[in-house]
Amino acid sequence: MSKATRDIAVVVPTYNERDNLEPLAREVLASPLRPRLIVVDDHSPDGTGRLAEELARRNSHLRVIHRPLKLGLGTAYIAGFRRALDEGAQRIVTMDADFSHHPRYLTALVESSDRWGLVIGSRYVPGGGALNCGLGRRVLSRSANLFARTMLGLRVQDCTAGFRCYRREVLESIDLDHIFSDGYSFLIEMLYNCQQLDWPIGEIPILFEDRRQGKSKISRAEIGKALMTVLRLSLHRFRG
Ligand SMILES: Nc1nc2c(ncn2[C@@H]2O[C@H](COP(=O)(O)OP(=O)(O)O)[C@@H](O)[C@H]2O)c(=O)[nH]1
Ligand SMILES: [Mg+2]
Repeated sequence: MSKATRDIAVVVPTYNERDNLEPLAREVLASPLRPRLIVVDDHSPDGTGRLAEELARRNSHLRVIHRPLKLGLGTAYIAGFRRALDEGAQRIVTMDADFSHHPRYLTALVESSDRWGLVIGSRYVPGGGALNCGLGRRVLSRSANLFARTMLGLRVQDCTAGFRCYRREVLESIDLDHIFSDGYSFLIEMLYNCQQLDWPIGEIPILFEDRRQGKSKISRAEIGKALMTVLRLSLHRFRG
């Protein structure tokens, strides 16, 4: 990796992740990439935001964005992107706080971004997989991917993965003010935009593990919204 690309930000949205945050922050900040970590917390009732502040006092590479209420995963990513871009990051990684996306993949993800504008840590390419995940979750993920790929002509295998590395210029080329997904379907919308803009997109295999602590925040409402997002984007696609 060249010197110019060494400025790396890792954006981690959090909602009730108190038991995961400290070990996750420790591992991310210990990465040889020397990234800065941007935690975006939505006033988690379990005190994740307070813990993040405490950790930030001890480590100058950690920043915390506090939002007053649960405003959704998509807008949390955008808040993190803006901060990362303002601070001059050249590579912007997104990952969950819950160890489903293990920090051991950070180096491979960021190094691959020399070739690809967007790199996805993927469950569905050879060498990748999902460990300890229940049948319901696997079926949901597979069907969401099949639906999004078919309706939108997406070429990657894992369209719903939140473990990603964007090159700075990719985020700069997308009008973040006009992204309409505020929740999980943000991931599909961003991918669709990147593909429409002809950015090279690649996948590297990861073993996705079920979260270590706490509960998933995905809900029926989010699944419904994702369905609507795909329909809306497919309308855009077919209208040209
Ligand atoms: N700031 C913020 N973070 C969120 C929100 N919803 C989910 N997250 C975080 O986004 C990441 C993905 O959510 P998660 O519950 O793990 O979803 P799953 O992996 O699909 O089960 C986790 O780090 C969550 O804490 C939200 O509304 N606001
Ligand atoms: Mg998760």
